[in-house]
Amino acid sequence: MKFVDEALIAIEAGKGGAGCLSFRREKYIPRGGPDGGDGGHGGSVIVCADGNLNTLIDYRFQPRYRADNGRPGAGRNKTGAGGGNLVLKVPVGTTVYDDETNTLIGEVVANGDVMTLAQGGRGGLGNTRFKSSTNRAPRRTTPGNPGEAFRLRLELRLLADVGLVGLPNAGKSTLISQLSAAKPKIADYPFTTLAPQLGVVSLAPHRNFVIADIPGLISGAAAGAGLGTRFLKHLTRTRILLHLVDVAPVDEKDPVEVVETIADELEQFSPSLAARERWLVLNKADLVDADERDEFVATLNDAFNWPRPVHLISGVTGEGCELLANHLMSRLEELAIERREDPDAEQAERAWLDQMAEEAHERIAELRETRRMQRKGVDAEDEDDDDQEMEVIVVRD
Ligand SMILES: Nc1nc2c(ncn2[C@@H]2O[C@H](COP(=O)(O)OP(=O)(O)OP(=O)(O)O)[C@@H](O)[C@H]2O)c(=O)[nH]1
Ligand SMILES: [Mg+2]
Repeated sequence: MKFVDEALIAIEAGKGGAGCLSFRREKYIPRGGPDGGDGGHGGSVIVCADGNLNTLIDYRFQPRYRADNGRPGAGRNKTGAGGGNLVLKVPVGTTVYDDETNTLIGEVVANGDVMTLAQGGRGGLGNTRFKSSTNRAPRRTTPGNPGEAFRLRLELRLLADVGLVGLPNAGKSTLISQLSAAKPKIADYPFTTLAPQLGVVSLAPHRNFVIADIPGLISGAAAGAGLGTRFLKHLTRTRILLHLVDVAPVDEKDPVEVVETIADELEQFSPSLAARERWLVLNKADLVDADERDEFVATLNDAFNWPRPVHLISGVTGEGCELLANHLMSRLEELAIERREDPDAEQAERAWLDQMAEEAHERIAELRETRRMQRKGVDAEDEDDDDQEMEVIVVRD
C-alpha cells in the first residue's frame, strides 16, 4: 500500500429534481386544481473521518465524485425522492482546502467526524405551489437548483502526541519499536524509514499516547535534500517533539552541529514547529562508557543550555526508555490539565496549532510549485513522484 497524504479531487453535489406541472384529473371532478409536486433535493457530498484509514490513496485512483440528483416531482402532489448523499471516507486528521481559492474549508479530527463539502441543489417547485386566489390553474413550475461543485485538495496530517525528529540512523524507529507495538523497519543505513509510522505507547489503562516516527532529516532537507521536509507536516499536531541524537555516530559528527542542523531544518519548514516543546534524547548510550556519556552531555549543555529535559537512553537495550515514556506521559497530562483549566492556554494552543498548520501548508505548496517548475519541459502532469511505496502502520493495542 502506498502512503499518500495529499490528493486533488473534484466533487459535485446532486441537482434538485424539477417541479411537476400537473392537474387533478378524476371522474366527476371537472377542472381539478393543480397537483404537481416538488422535485426532490439533490444529494450532498459529505466527508467522514474513518479511524481505520491511514492514507488518501483511494482519492488518487478515483478523483471525481458526484452525488445523486433529486428525482422530479409528480402528479397527485408527490414530491420527488431526494438524491442520496455521497459519503467520502477519509483518515482522521484530513484537512480540506478549496483548491481554486486555496482557502481552508475544514478538518476532521476524530473518528466519525463529518463535514458537508458540497450542498445538494434544492428541488424545484411543483405548480401546486403557485396556486392563488387569482390563479387557480397555474402552469408555472421551477427547475431544480444545481448542486455545489468544487475542486478540493485533501491533506492528511497524522494525529500524534509526540513526534520524533533526528538525522537518519539516529535510532528513531528503534525507539518507537521499543516503546510501542509498532514494528517499523530498522537498519543501519540512512533513510530506512520512508513514510511516517505511528505507535501507541501504553503505560496503564487510560494512560497512553501516540508517537510518530518520520523519515530522517539531513542538512539541506528544507531545500529538498534527502527525503526533504514534507513529512514534517505530520508533526504539526504533536505537543512535544523528541530530538534524537546518536551519541556514537559512525562518522563522529560534532553533536553540537548535529543538533543545530535539525533545529535549522525545523525552523526553515515552520518557525512555530521549531518553537514547539522539544526534548533532547541522546540515544545509543550502550555504545559509550560513563565518562564519554558525561562528556557528551556536558558538550551539549555548554552549547545550548537546553531549557527542556535531556534524556540519555538506549533504544536497543531499553535503558532509560521507561523513564522517558513516563516523563512524556506526565508532561502530556500536565499540558492537558493546563488547557482544560485555563481558557487562555487552550486558546493559545489552538492558535499555535493553526499557525503550524498554515506554515506547513504554505511550505508544502511552495515545494510543490518548485517541483513543478523543475519538471516543466521534462515530463509533466504526474504529481505522484513523491509518494512512497511504503505502508503506514498504525498499531493500536
Ligand atoms: N547500539 C545501538 N544501536 C542502535 C540504537 N538505536 C538504534 N540503533 C541502531 O542504529 C541503526 C539505525 O536505527 P533506526 O532505528 O533504523 O534509525 P532511524 O533514526 O529510524 O533511521 P532512518 O529511518 O533512516 O531515519 C540500526 O542499525 C539500529 O540497530 C541503540 O540504542 N544502541
Ligand atoms: Mg527509521
